[in-house]
Amino acid sequence: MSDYSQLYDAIVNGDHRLAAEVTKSALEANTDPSELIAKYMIPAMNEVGNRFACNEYFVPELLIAARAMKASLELLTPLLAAGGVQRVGRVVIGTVKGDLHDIGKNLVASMLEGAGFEVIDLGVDVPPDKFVDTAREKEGTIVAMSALLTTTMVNMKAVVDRLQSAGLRDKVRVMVGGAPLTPQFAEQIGADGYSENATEAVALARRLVSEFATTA
Ligand code: B12
Repeated sequence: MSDYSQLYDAIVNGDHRLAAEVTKSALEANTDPSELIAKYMIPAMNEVGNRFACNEYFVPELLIAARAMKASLELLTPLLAAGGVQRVGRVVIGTVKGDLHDIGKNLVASMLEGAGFEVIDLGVDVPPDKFVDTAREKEGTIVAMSALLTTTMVNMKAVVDRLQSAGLRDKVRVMVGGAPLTPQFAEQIGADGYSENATEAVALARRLVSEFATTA
């Protein structure tokens, strides 16, 4: 792949026009969208996070970096989601209550769509009952939750508990992700799986769907 480090710089510097421009040229050169995301875009957002953590960046810089990331993702995600394959399962995805971060969640949703899943995206700041009510509509659903804050990841447990009290816990599978999470945390709250990134999220969702097939 050619060098698209300009895309990394555009995101870190919050230049959404340049981010879109470089993305377009990369696509014209037939670059794999997943590679652009993994090699330049996620590292750029991590750098933005590091600068924020050491008080070099503040919320406005996070916002303009996120806008640049989104300008590029808008061009890439239709390609990730254009799998056009037969539906392999249903996923209800959202960012948990109190949390407004949606870049990672959107990436996971697009990758799952591209892998053939029906994806119902509930958006951000999703109350526990919304996950439960949407999961209830169809047996064999995967509930996928995202959290980027240590203060909101705890809200995932409320969803698992409510699925349990609604008598749905055996009928759905729960997967969780987001930067502050760990596999241990996922296990502690009673989720069925955790994955670190969007590619692994697809493999995890496939595994969880196959469990439905074996327990049906
Ligand atoms: C961009 C950003 C924002 C933007 C979000 C814009 C948007 N539309 O999403 C804005 C400016 C709104 C924002 C606000 C805040 N933010 Co912020 N933000 C970030 C930043 C820089 C990048 C996040 C990101 O998009 N990463 C890129 C994506 C692709 O990665 P990802 O989200 O991790 O997703 C991947 C995996 O985690 C996984 N995944 C994600 N979800 C799921 C779900 C499932 C089911 C699975 C399987 C996998 C999975 O797959 C994804 C793709 O590979 C991070 C720093 C960082 N390094 O994470 C801070 C960060 C998360 N923010 C932070 C903070 C503190 C805040 C604020 C509280 C700041 C403030 N003082 O107001 C607010 C909170 C607002 C709220 N209530 O949510 C802290 C959190 C600290 C903590 N430990 O809790 C961080 C870590 C920055 C830091 N280093 O301190 N933020």
